[in-house]
Amino acid sequence: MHFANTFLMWKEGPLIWISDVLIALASLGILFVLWKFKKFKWLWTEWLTTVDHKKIGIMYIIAALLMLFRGGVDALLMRSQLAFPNEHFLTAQHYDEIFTTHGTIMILFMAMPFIIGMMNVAVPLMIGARDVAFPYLNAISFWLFFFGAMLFNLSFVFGGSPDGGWTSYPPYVENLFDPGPGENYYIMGLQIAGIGTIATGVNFLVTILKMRAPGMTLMKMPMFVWSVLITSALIVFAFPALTVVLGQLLIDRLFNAHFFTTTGGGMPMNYVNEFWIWGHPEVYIVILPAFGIFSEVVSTFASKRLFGYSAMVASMVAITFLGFGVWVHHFFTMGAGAAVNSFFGISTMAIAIPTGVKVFNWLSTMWKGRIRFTLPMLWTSAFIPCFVLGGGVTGVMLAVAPADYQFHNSYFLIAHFHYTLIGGTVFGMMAGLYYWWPKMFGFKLDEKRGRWAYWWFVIGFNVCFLPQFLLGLMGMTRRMYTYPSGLGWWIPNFISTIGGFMMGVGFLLIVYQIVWSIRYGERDVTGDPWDARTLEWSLPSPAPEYNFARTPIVHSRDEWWYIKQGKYKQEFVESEIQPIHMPKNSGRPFLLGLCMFVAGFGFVFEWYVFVILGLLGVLAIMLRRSFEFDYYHYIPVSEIVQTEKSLGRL
Ligand code: HEM
Ligand SMILES: [Cu+2]
Repeated sequence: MHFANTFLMWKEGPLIWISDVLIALASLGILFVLWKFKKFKWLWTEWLTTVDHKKIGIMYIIAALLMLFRGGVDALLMRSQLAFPNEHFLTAQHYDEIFTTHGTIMILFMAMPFIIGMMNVAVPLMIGARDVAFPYLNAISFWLFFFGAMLFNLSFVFGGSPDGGWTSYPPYVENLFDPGPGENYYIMGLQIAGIGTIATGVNFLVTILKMRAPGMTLMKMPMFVWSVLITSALIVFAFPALTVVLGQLLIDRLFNAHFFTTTGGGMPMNYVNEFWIWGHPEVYIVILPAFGIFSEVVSTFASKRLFGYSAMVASMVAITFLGFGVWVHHFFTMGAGAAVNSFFGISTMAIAIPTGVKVFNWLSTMWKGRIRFTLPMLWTSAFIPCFVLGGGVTGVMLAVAPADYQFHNSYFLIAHFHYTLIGGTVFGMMAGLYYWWPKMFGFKLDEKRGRWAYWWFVIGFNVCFLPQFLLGLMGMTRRMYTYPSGLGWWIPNFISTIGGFMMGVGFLLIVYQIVWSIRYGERDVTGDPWDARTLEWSLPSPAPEYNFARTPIVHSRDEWWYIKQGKYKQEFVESEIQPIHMPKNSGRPFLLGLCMFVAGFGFVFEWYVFVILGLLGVLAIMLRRSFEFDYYHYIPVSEIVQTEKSLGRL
């Protein structure tokens, strides 16, 4: 009984019971379908053990879409509560848990994997490589992310969710005020996924610096590749700060140390600084790859080369450096003093300059182009006004430190960051998803159904978040679980909720569009359905396991465009083909993730048997790997010739 109440949370009421039953049914359903269609072996050999960057990318994207659903349901629960004054269908405790899981999941388990998925799908193909530099490590990164996300999600039905906000500030989350496993779930979920992310950063830095096709100098790389290079550098420098701060918080909570507890002489301000030294660059980690995608999309669909390429690169590099020097703007009100606040206010505003340069370059690329308004282009054209006006202009307003004393922690801020995160990152990932979908799967997503989804989502988005600027100015603070009537907050909140549900409809329409297109979508036989410009479109869709049968030689930016114009040749003959060296599949990255999950679970509940078992598992897997010598195989020439012939390339 004690177990059922504490861990299965029986006392929590019907919400938890229904979820428990639904989760059990869904899991049984999946197992049944796999068993019925005899797909276990296929799942294991084709997907769970794969080290192919294209498949890992697809798995990241599927996971991101699932998490978008979970985070979206959280969002709609919150918006339902706020639709009317004095609503109480969620208790204050539930509301706290929901905004915490919503924010954490959206940023770390939705935006991050979506971006890393796009990187995996596109980067090696765009630079003419056969895989990333460390394919086995890439699989480990994915499984660490996946099991970290699963651990975090488990909190919903086992032991209780974290409730300290996605920023998890002490002293709220110290033992004294926040006992129980919820906060430990936050720490361990992020920690496990974060280790995987650092490895991804290293992997893509090396891949881009070392594995480009001959002739592709840095200044001939496609803009998306540039954005990934910069993002990887940001990851490598920012994520270790998160690792450290989470480690300190864990030690505080499990071993009663006092890094941050004031009662023991600790310093919560240290947490806030360390957190945002990671947290601010993190917002560039989730936006820069979207900028990269918009650049590809704009030049493809305007059929023009990207305007101001060097200025684009320079502005991204500038954003990287500035991005590390502005973190204090997240806590102007915490008493740093006028001089410090002015410095960080001005450095924040400076970021608007390179960002503005990029916007003007996109607009100039479109200028006088014959633009084709396909789905990727539509999402890009929604991004520009939403991001610039809703996110950028309000961002500069927030950077004015004295004004921030008014805006701070109000709905104005909520509206601002949703305009950047949705108008920038989510729109960017949708553009990328539609753009590279044919490359991933060999068919196009239906344009007509996609347009319905687009309008529902984009209009809903503005209906949802525009009124929140007003609410903020009217004094409604963030993280407020209910509000009294008579303050004039009802109508804007009600409109906002309608917008939220319209976005939900948009999401469902996207799912419908995908399901419909799997059956009826236009097959892509050319490999280049958009008449695009970069190397990935020179390959058939989907690309064969080894990507390029012969490594291309690059002469210019937009290489594929010039090949199509007849400026360079890229034909190759059978006699040039050589056996290709590729890594073998392995089940160990999956098992390593599983062992980390077990260890993480042990930390969450302080059940150290699990910690020891899990870490021993990790160690055993690493040892086994170090004594393995034939983890590569060769694809013989005959097989390559056959594949290339069947793809119509020879
Ligand atoms: C369907 C779209 C969405 C809706 C309706 C929505 C709604 C909300 C609401 C109602 C809150 C809580 C505000 C409060 O009471 O303090 C919130 C917080 C938040 N949202 Fe969203 N959201 C959506 C999508 C997203 C996305 C895509 C992201 C990130 C990529 C995101 C990131 C966040 C973050 C970081 C918080 C702050 C959580 C915290 O205070 O700890 N949201 N959102
Ligand atoms: Cu910031």
